[in-house]
Amino acid sequence: MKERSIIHVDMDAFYAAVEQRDNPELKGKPVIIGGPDPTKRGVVATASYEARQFGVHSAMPLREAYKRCPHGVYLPVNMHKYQQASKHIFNIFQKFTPLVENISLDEAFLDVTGSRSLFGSSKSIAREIIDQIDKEVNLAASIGISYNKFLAKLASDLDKPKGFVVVSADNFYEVVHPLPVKRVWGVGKKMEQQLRAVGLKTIGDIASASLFSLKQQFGLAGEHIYALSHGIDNRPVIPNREAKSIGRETTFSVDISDRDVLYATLMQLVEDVSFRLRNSNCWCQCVTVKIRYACFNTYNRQTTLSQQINLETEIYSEARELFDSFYDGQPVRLIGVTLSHLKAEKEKQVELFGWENEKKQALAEAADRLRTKYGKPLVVRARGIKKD
Ligand code: DCP
Ligand code: MG
Repeated sequence: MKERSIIHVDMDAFYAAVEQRDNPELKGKPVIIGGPDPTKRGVVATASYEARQFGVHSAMPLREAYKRCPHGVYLPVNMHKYQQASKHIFNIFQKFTPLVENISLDEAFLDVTGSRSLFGSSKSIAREIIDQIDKEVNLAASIGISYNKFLAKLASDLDKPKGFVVVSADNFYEVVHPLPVKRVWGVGKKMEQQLRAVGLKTIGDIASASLFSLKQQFGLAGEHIYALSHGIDNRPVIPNREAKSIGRETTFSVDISDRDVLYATLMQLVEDVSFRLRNSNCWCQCVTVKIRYACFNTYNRQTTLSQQINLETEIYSEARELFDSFYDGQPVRLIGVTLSHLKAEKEKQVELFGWENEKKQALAEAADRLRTKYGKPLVVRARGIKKD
């Protein structure tokens, strides 16, 4: 089989970088997104690299961020702006290959195996992509290039910001094996501890462990991490049109039981997944909400709808209802939203929507256009405004 060329692109400090781009006074300053008032409730969506030097990072409560970086510039999430930038970036990817899998607003896999004859090596394609993002969107990205998805993603994270890392069969052992086990896809905190307990600290350690004992201890996951530690990952890049579901989850750095913070986070997740849904010209008919409590007990609840939806307001209302139906007030470690039963636009049955929904859709698009024109949301959802 021909060796594949996979590029993973992940934008640097995405939301913060968009704000710095749009207000040059913020360049070089610690910018924290998730405000606007750090003394109030909420979590950090992201922080510029300048702010990270003070120990501020995503999913940290704003109050903690403020303690670490009181002189930072705190800004609210302006999702519409980030969605616009994201759309622009994804359009650039499409110029090089139709095999683009959008993972989130700022992250995608590109399979450029078939594009090399047209555009040159995967490295030159990646350089061209970075150049175009820089010139047309005025933002910086980190790139990982390799022969599979796992290694490409790993590579893009190795030298952030503005990283450009190639993992090939030649440098695989040297680059990958010394890395800690937590870099392996699927190894969370709990598994990391379990691996440590049996003396496996690096990816190289996993590779030299016995497959039998890994399978005994971790089942299928053991087999999975063993294969990855040997650089084996055959998962294809699935263009989003064919995606079966679109999901996003957030792990809080401190467990949260404040409902306002949980609702605001739920809204951010809904904004992200619904944008990706519409960006793939899809509708969904099933919404799932996931809650992992501090004790690691994890629950998923889903609702299947009688009609297909793709608007934030509709999806949030389903997600919120689900959340309220099973959240029991305990501290939450992680929440997530997944959309499934996806249908492409062309398959959608127009009569299911009827005149009322067509009107809402047109209204949402009109509101989007207004926001683009005036650079700020003129029509806002009340739930997106965080309470004190
Ligand atoms: N995000 C969020 N909540 C989180 C994590 C991320 O709202 N817990 C948002 C803000 C980020 C964007 O998603 O800007 C992309 O997430 P990344 O994990 O890629 O983080 P950044 O792009 O901000 O930084 P990095 O340079 O580490 O990729
Ligand atoms: Mg990023």
